[in-house]
Amino acid sequence: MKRVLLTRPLPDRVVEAARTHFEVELRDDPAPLKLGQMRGALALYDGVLPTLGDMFSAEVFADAENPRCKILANFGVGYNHIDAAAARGAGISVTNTPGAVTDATADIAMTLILMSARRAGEGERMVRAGKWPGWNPTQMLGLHVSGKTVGIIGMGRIGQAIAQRCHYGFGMDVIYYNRSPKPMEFPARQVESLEALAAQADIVVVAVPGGAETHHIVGSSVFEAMKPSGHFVNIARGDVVNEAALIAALQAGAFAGAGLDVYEKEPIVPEALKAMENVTLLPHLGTAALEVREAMGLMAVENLRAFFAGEIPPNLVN
Ligand code: 8YV
Repeated sequence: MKRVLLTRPLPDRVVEAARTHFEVELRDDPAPLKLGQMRGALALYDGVLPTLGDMFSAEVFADAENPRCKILANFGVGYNHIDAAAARGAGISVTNTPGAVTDATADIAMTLILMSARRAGEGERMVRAGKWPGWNPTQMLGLHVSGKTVGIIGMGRIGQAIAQRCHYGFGMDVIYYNRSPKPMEFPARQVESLEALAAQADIVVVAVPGGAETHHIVGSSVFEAMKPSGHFVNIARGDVVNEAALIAALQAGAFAGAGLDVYEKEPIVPEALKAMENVTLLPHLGTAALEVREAMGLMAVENLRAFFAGEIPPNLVN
């Protein structure tokens, strides 16, 4: 039987499924693997099921000569924490879990759009603090999202799922920025630059994959182009956005509010963000629902099973 390491506690169904195929080592530490542990994992296991935070950078693979490990079956669609090219160089396949995460992540984008536009976090804090003076007609007026324009940066699976929710659920106009056109079943217009998108949208949502190609693609020029009444949402990866520029723009009142599920240095969330009432902060909840985490885990297990059966794993990325 192949030896497989699960790097974090995972839902029972996932662990059970893994145990039907492999000799499983379940690490019950919720913290990410450290450099030495990752090197050890490459030497000791035939396959590893890593998660967000396990930083398999080029350094990890550098002196791994013909490692025992031949596959990293990532738990999650985003694998920017794994240097997939360096893994390939060391003879290691990398897989991910697209599809399983799409709806849940789009749902969190909608949560943040509504929380930011309708000032839900601010209102909840006011109630809990016992500071609600009672209803009045001009209290806490936010942005009405129905019929507004959403601008989506990145029209992959998640971007498209956000577009559908915005169009069908909220009657919103959809514009997007993407390398290639993505025809939808409803009018959705591609715009030529991030700044053009920011200028036209009432709500800007970031949904591109992380990694070197998208590092800091959203910065001050985008924030400066946004409408003063606009809202900004990031459910992608923290470092797609220049966080310092975001903070500066918010402090200058360049737009009305922001909703964030991801940060540049998770779990560190800058105090400046926490200090602003018009910023909604979630702890990377994109896929945090039991069924979704089960589906992601079962997909990763299937990638491992297929790989060890000599098949091309369904979600090979390198
Ligand atoms: C996951 C995510 O929770 O799938 C992704 O890329 O960002 C998540 O929501 C995380 O990656 C789990 O490893």
